[in-house]
Amino acid sequence: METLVVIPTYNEAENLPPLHEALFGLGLDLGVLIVDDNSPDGTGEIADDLARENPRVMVLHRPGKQGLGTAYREGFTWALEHTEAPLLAQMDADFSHHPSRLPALVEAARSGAVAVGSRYVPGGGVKNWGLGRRLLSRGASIYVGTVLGLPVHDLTGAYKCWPREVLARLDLASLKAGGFAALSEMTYRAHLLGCRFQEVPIIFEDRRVGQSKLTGSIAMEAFLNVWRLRFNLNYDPKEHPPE
Ligand SMILES: Nc1nc2c(ncn2[C@@H]2O[C@H](COP(=O)(O)OP(=O)(O)O)[C@@H](O)[C@H]2O)c(=O)[nH]1
Ligand SMILES: [Mg+2]
Repeated sequence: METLVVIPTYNEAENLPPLHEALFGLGLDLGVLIVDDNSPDGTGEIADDLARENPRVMVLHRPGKQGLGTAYREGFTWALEHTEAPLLAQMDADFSHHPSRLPALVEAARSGAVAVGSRYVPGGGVKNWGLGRRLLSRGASIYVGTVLGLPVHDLTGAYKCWPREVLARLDLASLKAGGFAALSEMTYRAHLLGCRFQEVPIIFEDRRVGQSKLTGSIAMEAFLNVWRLRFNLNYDPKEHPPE
């Protein structure tokens, strides 16, 4: 398997089967790792059914809702230990991250770059967002990028593809953030390692069904975490040289 895609789920029963179908219809050499937090709507059982039918599907069950940052982190940690996939991708389950862009992300990561799905490069964008939401999202990326000096235009997204060697050097166990702040924390560490980023334009669409789990407190964690990263970094790239 060339690419293992880590997908966190919480109440995505309606999205998971069509997402599964779309991903395996891409013609890529894929595996999928679903990280479900005991979703009340039965997403975990649906994931188990898919895994029974399709040996390329794996499922991690966690006992309760622990946040999307830790779901990605545990998924990647498991993937590094249990698979040899040279590329590890991440995406949300709600079709905000359209499966049709995965081949472009994989292609970019094959060159050794950290491939970042980006709304804020030519060809990228958002669909059906009001002005307020656009400004908030764009502003958040500019804020994070400016404070941390990152050469990436979209810093709040979770649609990415990582070369395995890069992820292995990020020391996932010591990531501090549990919510979606973990996403920019990983990007920051990759930058400190001197990694090259390649932004792949994506059009971000709101979820078709189900509800967002992004809350004010998770957003606040993300807002404050940037300063913690800037001034109190518990990560030294020199301790994580290439293998
Ligand atoms: N395992 C797990 N997945 C989560 C959790 N919170 C959100 N997700 C998943 O993470 C992805 C993004 O979450 P979503 O609620 O769509 O956030 P939004 O896109 O920022 O509104 C979706 O696939 C969710 O099902 C969580 O606590 N645990
Ligand atoms: Mg979403």
